[in-house]
Amino acid sequence: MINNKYWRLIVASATIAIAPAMVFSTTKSQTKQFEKGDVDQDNQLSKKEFIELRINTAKTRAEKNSEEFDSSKVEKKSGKTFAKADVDGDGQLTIDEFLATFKAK
Ligand SMILES: [Ca+2]
Ligand SMILES: [Ca+2]
Repeated sequence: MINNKYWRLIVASATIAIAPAMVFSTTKSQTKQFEKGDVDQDNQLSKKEFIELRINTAKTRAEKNSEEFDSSKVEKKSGKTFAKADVDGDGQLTIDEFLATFKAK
């Protein structure tokens, strides 16, 4: 018979082992999003590409949850996010600038 203390130890070490993998897969799916949004494949997201990507993502999510979807609202918000994310102000988001938008709130 395995006692409770032993089990707790297994669960704790499993959590520690899984946590970095979860972080990794999130970054991976965000990288995929970036690649999907980069229509002209210059490895940067223009404002238009970024907003379209955000609208598509929000639309898919809204449809899945049968929520109402307001593209002009998403567009306005994404424009602000883009301006904040474009740290060097060249009007394009690199992958690093894009990934940072998920961290900063
Ligand atoms: Ca692009
Ligand atoms: Ca930039």
